[in-house]
Amino acid sequence: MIDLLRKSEKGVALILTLLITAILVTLTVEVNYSTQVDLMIAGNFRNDVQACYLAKSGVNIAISYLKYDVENTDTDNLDEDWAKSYPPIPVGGGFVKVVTEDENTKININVMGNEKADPKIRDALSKAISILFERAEVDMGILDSIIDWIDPDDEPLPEGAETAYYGSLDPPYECKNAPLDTLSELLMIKDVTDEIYGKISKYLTIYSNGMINVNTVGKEVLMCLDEGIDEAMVEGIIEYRREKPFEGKEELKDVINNDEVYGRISPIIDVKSNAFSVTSTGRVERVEKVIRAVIDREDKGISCRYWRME
Ligand SMILES: [Ca+2]
Ligand SMILES: [Ca+2]
Ligand SMILES: [Ca+2]
Repeated sequence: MIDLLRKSEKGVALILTLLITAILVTLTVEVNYSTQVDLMIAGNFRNDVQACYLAKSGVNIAISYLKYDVENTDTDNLDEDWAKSYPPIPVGGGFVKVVTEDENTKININVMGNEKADPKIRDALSKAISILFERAEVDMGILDSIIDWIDPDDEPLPEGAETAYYGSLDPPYECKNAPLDTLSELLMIKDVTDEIYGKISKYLTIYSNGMINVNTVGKEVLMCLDEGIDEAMVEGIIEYRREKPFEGKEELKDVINNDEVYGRISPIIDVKSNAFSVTSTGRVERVEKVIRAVIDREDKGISCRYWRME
């Protein structure tokens, strides 16, 4: 009987020991796991903050280049330091990559229907936009809708649309009756599909002063500036600026050798730029932060027009 009791006590003690050991092992694993999770969260947070600051410093690098440039040059071209493509810069445990692009290589769409815009500039840019639509095979009727979206009145143009149209949609919304605040706002305009937006948006801007910089503009936009511009003229312009940048827009007159075309496009031609879009990417391990900013450099002062972190 005593033996049986002793055996039973030993059994209980063994079970208790096993239970305590199991609890201790579970606790240890639990503590280790949560410590690892805490470290991971802290590590991710640290990388996140570091990547943000790297991206911010990238924008500051771009601003410094643009400031130095405007203080030391009177024209802008793609061989200048601000425009160069630099490899990612290693900083601390990560890197930063900055790309600066000239917005004066694109056509400013906000002049359409804008009564405050200089009529000469508005007419020349509106003409360029219609040639762009024609070349991209986009329905020309959309131009009326864009003008109606921007013009202050509520009278629709023949193929346009005002609040009466947008108010009938589900969900309804009002016609903007003011310039666009972002280019993607075009997608709210009647008949502008993703496909159409994809075709035209890379050639359009809302940030420039309306001038096209003949030193930086690409072939596609050059071809849109006037119906009288042909491939030979465009090649001539690119060949000329490869040798040396245009110092004044009058030089363009000799290069294209067509007074009528020059007369029509000269109100929107310049040899310098006022707006630049900056994309700065900060990366630390697997964390990446991207800042998209637009820098305005009007009248030699520098200001930020747009800033978004992704
Ligand atoms: Ca310059
Ligand atoms: Ca309107
Ligand atoms: Ca209207």
